[in-house]
Amino acid sequence: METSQRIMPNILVTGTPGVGKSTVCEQLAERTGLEWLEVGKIAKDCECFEEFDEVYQCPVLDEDKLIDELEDKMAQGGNIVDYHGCDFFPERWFDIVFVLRTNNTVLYDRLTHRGYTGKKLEDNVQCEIFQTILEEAQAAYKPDIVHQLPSNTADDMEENLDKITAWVEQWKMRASS
Ligand code: DAT
Repeated sequence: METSQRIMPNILVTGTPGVGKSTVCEQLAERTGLEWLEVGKIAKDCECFEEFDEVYQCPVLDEDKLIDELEDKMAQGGNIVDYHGCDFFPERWFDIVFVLRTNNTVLYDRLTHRGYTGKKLEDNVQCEIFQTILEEAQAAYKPDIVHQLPSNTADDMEENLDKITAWVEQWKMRASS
């Protein structure tokens, strides 16, 4: 199904671990009625893993298997995809891409609180400092659909929720007119 035939949009929310993707996606799903797809969780449920990364102490995603798993749902539309990577998803899946951004000291505290230490902590904070995910998104999707959103404070989150919800409403109106 082409983008134009869907009656609900697909949104990608991406960014470094800890920037607030899950928090914002959960609330967005409530506000918009779109379905929140936590890629990490789905991958675990359908065993979309290839091997175990000893350095990061986490399993490595089988991207092709995961894409096959989500294809039908994405073709229907109405999804909010939440993942800390973005360049392996088919470009046609998404109508808009939001990259959440967090100040590195704030992110450091959030990840420490999550129990990250050592290399895992340093690499994730560096990933945010070097805006790796933003550049990945800008390289993988048309520039006019990629938007950075600050995600440092509760006010930022409210503003982001309002912006994204307004965008969804507009998209639905255009699709039905
Ligand atoms: P992610 O899904 O990107 O890994 P999360 O949603 O689990 O991130 O959020 C990490 C922590 O930060 C969590 O304790 C909630 C908090 N948080 C998220 N967004 C925030 C914001 N805009 N302001 C303050 N705290 C936030």
